[in-house]
Amino acid sequence: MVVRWMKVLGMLGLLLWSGISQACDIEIKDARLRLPPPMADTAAAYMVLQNGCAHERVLRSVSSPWAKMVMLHDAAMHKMPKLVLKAGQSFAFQPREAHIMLMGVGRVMTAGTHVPLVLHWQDGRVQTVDAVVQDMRQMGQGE
Ligand SMILES: [Cu+2]
Repeated sequence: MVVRWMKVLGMLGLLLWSGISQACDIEIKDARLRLPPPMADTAAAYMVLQNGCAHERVLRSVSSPWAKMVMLHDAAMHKMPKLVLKAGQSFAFQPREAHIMLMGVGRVMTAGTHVPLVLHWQDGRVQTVDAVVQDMRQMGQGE
């Protein structure tokens, strides 16, 4: 009898655990967008992604209502087909390294503007984050 209850409790625990791991999400920090020069229709966005899930998560694409097209770019401006984040891993899109490239930006950005970025994960989940436009010229940061 006791053994049977132990089994039931064990299964409940397993269910609970898998429920928690499935409800996990990617933590997004420091989402920002480099203020583009006047008349430019491209802009680079940066952020830190932290995978707090117990399993791998794959970022397939990013979109934005502000841009005709958004691409993941590596430091050489080449398209990254996806970003694989292993369990517990974090990744930083940052100046002079991999970044999120907005192309065909149709609206005028100023410092402090919030630009929504929509992250599309391979498992079908979608996450929206507001990237804040920053004038990075004073900080001496390049692309
Ligand atoms: Cu780029």
